[in-house]
Amino acid sequence: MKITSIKAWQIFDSRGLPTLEAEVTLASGARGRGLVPSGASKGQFEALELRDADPKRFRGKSVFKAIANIENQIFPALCGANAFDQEALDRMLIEFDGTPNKSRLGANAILAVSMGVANAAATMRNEPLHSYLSEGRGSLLPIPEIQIIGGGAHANWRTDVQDFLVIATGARNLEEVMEVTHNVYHAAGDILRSRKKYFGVADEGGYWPEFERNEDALDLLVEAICRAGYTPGREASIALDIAASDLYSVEKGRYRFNLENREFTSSEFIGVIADWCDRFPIVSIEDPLADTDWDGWHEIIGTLGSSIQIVGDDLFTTNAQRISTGIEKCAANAVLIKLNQIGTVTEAIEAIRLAQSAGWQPIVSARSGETEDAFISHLAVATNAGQLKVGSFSRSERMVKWNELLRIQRDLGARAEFIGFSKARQVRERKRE
Ligand code: 2PG
Ligand code: MG
Repeated sequence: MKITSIKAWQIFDSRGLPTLEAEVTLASGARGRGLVPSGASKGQFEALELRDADPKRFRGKSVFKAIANIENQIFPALCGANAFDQEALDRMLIEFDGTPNKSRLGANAILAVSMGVANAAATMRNEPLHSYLSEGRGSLLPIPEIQIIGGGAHANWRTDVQDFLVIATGARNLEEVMEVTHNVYHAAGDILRSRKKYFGVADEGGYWPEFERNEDALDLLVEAICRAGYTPGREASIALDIAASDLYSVEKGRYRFNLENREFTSSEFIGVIADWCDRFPIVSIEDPLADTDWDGWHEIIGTLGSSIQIVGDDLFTTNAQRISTGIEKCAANAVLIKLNQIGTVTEAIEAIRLAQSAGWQPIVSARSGETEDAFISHLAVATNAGQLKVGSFSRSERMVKWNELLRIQRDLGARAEFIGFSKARQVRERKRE
């Protein structure tokens, strides 16, 4: 089924910043769109997001060059190509760009087309995207990781730690996950209101953090879980994204909590995290260390890796080469997967497969700057990834992903599978042994 047209235009993300959308049309008239998200706490090894850097327009953030690259370069190269061969098309895009980080055409330009092709082909087949991408083999509903409080780069550095999240570890199905998360999220809001500490929400819909210490947010999470009528560590547990690359000074070799005016060596920082894990029902920690601190990652896996999910986001940037290095160095046991960190659907799926083959947990993730698109909900199910992180339990650019997951569940009917958090971990451990 041949590609006959690719158009692109500038749209705006959940922060009101420019991003781009591409529309791919096939000879049959079937169309598919690709909408590109954008991060705030970006990893230095991510594929390049091409922006115009013209200070007179959209504060330098417009994407007109990327749009021109799609219409004037990518479309002529892909015109007439078979949209059903996603992998071949993505390889063509990678080769046509020719740079290691997609800096010639822009990873945002390439990804918009890659996603648009997948959506157009699924429409053509009259299949939901998850089913098209997996040839009907995707059936595992991912366990959501849902933000309750947002900090770091998403809340003007009001806390150093970026994401304070909950995972409904006791849930037996997606409905229970949604109910537990709904109750904990709103209980946290009630507590903040009663303390006159309710200041709205941060970039991903989690509450704006007004705390004296990072740890105070952990106390609030435990309180909110109890207030919602659950036992911390049983029905609901805590996950963190420390986004530690943002807290690390390469020159000093030190991590810094500005909120508390404290500095730590890598080992001391691991000590702080290990102490939190002793005192709070934490089950997952993302980016506990900086993306250059491989020794620190190896150390934390030795200390906490047998009991805690240790997730590399900025460390791996969805890049198969970096994930392979991580597997060799035994640096983590889980990988965050973000489409726009790498720039094509095929490479994101490869990264997921690589993690799975090592017995690591892949977690499909949104960005802090999102759109109304729910591609990642389908990607998570299509790859049987098992976990999904899209921010909080408010704001439509987040809820659209959770709601889509509920639709996919209906669509799968009796084929839909849900494995609880602990059971999934046991399965992975057996695989690693
Ligand atoms: C992350 C993401 C989402 P950003 O660090 O995991 O929370 O943030 O998109 O800003 O990189
Ligand atoms: Mg992260």
